[in-house]
Amino acid sequence: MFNKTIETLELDKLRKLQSERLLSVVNTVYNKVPFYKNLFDKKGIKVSDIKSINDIHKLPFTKKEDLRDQYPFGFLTVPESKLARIHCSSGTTGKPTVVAYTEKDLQLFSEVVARSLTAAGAKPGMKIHNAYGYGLFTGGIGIHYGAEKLGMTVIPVSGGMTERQINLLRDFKSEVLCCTPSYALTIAHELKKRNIPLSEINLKYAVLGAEPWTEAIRTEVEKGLGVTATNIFGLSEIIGPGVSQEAYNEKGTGSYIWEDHFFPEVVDKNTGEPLPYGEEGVLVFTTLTKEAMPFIRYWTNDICSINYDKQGSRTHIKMSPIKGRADEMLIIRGVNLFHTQVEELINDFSELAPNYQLIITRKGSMDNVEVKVEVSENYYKEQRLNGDLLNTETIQNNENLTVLTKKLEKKIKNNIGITMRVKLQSCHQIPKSEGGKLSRIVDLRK
Ligand code: DLL
Repeated sequence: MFNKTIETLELDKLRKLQSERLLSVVNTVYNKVPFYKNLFDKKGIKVSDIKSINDIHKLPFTKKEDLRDQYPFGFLTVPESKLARIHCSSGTTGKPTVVAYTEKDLQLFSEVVARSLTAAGAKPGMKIHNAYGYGLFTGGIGIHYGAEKLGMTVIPVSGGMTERQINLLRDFKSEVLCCTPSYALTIAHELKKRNIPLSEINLKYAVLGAEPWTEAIRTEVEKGLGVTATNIFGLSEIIGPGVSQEAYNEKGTGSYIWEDHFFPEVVDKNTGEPLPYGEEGVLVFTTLTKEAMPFIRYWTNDICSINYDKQGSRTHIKMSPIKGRADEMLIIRGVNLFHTQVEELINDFSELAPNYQLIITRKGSMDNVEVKVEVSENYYKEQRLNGDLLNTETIQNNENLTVLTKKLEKKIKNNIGITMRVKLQSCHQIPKSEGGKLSRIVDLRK
């Protein structure tokens, strides 16, 4: 462990620390951030109402729209001259949201990333191939400094130019790879395509995050790269990567949230009411120690559950994988749908690869969903498709492919309750990630 004292702190002590820190942060934002002063006053909340972490639910939420309204520096508690760095969140629409750090915040950022990398299996002296994007995105630079703090050798490759990435992996023999899960798959496929055996690279661990992924992707990455792959989660508003991390020897049991710095809650998507541990809802974070831009009950829009793991090596709470985003929830003919629900069904078919896209269209008032999904490389070979691109005709002429299409359509209908059209694709036809986040949904209704 990178910080054993804190990572294994007894819960009552952790609560005490969280309470002290919450009181301080509430006091600061009330006195330094006009947005919070107005909001507290409007809602009749007094700083003195907050006596411990148990009072957190009395506080109002902060939402992405609030950050946009205060663009760029409305949430600062320090003069701009005290800022050491500024990042932006990778928003795809409208104004970006700005996040700012003091020198102390950067130390905190590196601390939680160092803890995370250690939990992922990394050790001082190992080389880390960092293929998260460098720049305004928090992924590249955030991981970079955390890895240096841990005492690793950083290869700051950033995303893209997959061929070069592979050459560097082969030449430098990095033990740890950091990138999005979709890009890890891209690298694995490229290795295979170039017939490079795993013995020529030296990867042991992959630290994957920045987008939702599943056990099927884990299996494929682990096999394709010869690694133990774990989840790293984070968001710019809270710090960047390193808000939570899955331990490499506790795979599949959730990711530890470093709750001495980031206090998590899961709340009902519609009412905002706190939900019991284990129940799924919107993840909300309060930053307990961030200096430049602390946030109170930041509504992440990410859907997951949180719970303690008595068998775990650390005392901090764990979060389940992100199921999707509340704002990414599709409503198809009145039925709520996350693309990961379709993904789970696809994963049950060994004939299919976990690379898919949902294309949503509307005809009149009727929503239609087409599921484009690639067949796996093995199955493609097995069916002797000989380089053919799959289209309606090739599928109609191949009974196995027709049956497979029908089977998946039926499974979707039975499990999700919506009729979707499945369109099988040959390998690598669906756009792949070049290091960025991959879009699973193409919604053409708007
Ligand atoms: O994606 C920070 C990050 C960088 C995390 C590198 C992990 C690795 P943003 O660009 O602000 O920050 O996007 C944050 O990405 O609210 C989630 O919806 C999604 N996300 C991040 N990590 C995961 C993950 C970075 N492990 C948003 N699983 C979050 C699922 C994730 N979704």
